Amino acid sequence: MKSALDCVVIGYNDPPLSFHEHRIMAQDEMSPERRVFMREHLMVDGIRRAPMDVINHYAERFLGVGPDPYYHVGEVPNLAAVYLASYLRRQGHAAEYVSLFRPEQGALTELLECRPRVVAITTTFYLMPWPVQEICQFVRAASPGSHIVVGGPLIDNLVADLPAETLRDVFEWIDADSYVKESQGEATLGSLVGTLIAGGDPAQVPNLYVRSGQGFRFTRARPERNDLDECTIDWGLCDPGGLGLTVQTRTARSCAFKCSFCDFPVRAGALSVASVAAVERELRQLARRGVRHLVFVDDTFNVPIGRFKDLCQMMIANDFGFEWYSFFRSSAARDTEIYDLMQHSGCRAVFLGIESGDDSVLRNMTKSSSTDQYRFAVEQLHQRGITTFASFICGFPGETEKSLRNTISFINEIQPTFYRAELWFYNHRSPIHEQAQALGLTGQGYDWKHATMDSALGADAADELFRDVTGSTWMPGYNYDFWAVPYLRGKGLTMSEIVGLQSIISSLIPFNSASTADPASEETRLRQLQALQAWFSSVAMSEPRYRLALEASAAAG
Ligand code: B12
Ligand code: SF4
Repeated sequence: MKSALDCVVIGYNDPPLSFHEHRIMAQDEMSPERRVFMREHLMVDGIRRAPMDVINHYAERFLGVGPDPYYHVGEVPNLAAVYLASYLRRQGHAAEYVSLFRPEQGALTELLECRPRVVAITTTFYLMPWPVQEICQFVRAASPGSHIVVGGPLIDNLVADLPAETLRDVFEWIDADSYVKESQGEATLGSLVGTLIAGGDPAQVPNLYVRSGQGFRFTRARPERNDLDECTIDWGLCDPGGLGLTVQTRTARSCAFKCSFCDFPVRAGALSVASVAAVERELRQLARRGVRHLVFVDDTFNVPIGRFKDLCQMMIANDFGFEWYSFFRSSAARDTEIYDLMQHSGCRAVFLGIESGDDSVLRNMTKSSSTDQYRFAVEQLHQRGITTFASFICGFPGETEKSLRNTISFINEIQPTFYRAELWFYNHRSPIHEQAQALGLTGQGYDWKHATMDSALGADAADELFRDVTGSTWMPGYNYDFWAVPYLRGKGLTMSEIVGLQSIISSLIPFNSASTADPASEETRLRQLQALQAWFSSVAMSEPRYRLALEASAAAG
């Protein structure tokens, strides 16, 4: 007889790349989405593979890590799932989590055999609902009596975007029992689990869409104000074998800025931070559990700057020995002491949301940062051996051929270790939408037009940038991004090996499509493929946590 379980929280459901490939490659060759996709993968042995799949493809042959290795950034414990399970346990509930749905279906099946009262599905990374629907089908089949609740950013966004009837249809299609509409949501989940265990009615729980007659009814709004100090994750509750060397955590919620292209603070509310003492308690637990690479996912980890200095000093005083990684706001770091503290506390790489190398575009973005501040920050970071990843947007309102050339020159001048540039995605929930009329802004997503550019020209600009940047190494975003760096460090690669891999990968990307191909010859492509194999035969990686037959999974997907 299995023990009773109150709740299972499920992390990320990531489809194989082929799922996106079929849909995107059916689009016109010049469609912006297809052109973005072309820089996210490379062709190896006739198959389009995202960078992590390239690692999976060669690992078995060259790294001796056993059959069907499945390296994946989602091997790092899914933060929303760990956080929610930890929150429930603190409330006295029996809660477990799985991080990554596909390779953990066996473990999930075992948990579902305990017939948990509630199954909670997180939605941190989804822009579309189908991965949630797939999980619901799986849970329904394995544990028909469990109450399925879905919450997180996807639900907030669906509620904000869809008219009532469409929302009802989408909720019906996903087939959960209830949906949480609250940007935090942990208190609502706790209350739902408690209510169901006590035999109560979910309709009494605030912040929920619950089934009612032919559709769903919203119970009532009760905004949550969960104190981050009281909600720190109790890592001691996690399976001792389950953490690995790389862990993500957060010390703050939301962000202090209001960049006009970003809807994150709009959804997540005012910035709220955990105290240094609470962070210290969490880090002590992580250090005791053998974690070596620590990722702070806070959107503005170094703001406010006084607290950031205190955090660095706290890490130095504890001598944890962590290598740490985070987002970094250059505008908030104007004295060299900050960079010294970062170096001495173990910072190894930062994500810089630079966005543009043109100050007038930065002003349109309300970035509260200037190119001079970025110059200073990158110089200081590099002097201390801290790796930089810089992210850029092409085509934002105000972008012109001249501003784009400024960005290209800027990247070549400051030479961040890695960079990526994305075509601007016009999100109607972001603050810039309020200025649509003044900016002559129409359309949405990757299909837009404004006074100085349209999305077709924006896609040309992104192609041009990719072609003409020579001073930095391109880093694809798909399940990779800056966040792959701490994951791969945790698997044993050195920073220079990661840079070397990226450099070969980016040299192969232009061969993905005839229209963006470099005039370089077939000979160059073959030489780079050989370099890729040589790279794999020169490095060592520890085994992945997961095993998954990728090509079989792609066929199923
Ligand atoms: C790390 C990260 C990644 C990494 C993850 C690596 C890894 N190891 O897993 C990677 C590289 C995979 C990634 C990718 C993407 N990401 Co990302 N990522 C993040 C980041 C920085 C942290 C996510 C996180 O763990 N947050 C902390 C957790 C605790 O917060 P949370 O998930 O919101 O959960 C809270 C509530 O929402 C709620 N909740 C969540 N689920 C549920 C469920 C229930 C039932 C309940 C009750 C509550 C609840 O409870 C939590 C506590 O309050 C965030 C920014 C951020 N700071 O959040 C962006 C972010 C999540 N990413 C985003 C995006 C857009 C993407 C991409 C789509 C980018 C792209 N254009 O390709 C891809 C999608 C995945 C893919 N195929 O590549 C957006 C999400 C937008 C959205 N969903 O509306 C964010 C918010 C960035 C932003 N500023 O816009 N990402
Ligand atoms: S882009 Fe980053 S800093 Fe700017 S508002 Fe969004 S989360 Fe905050």
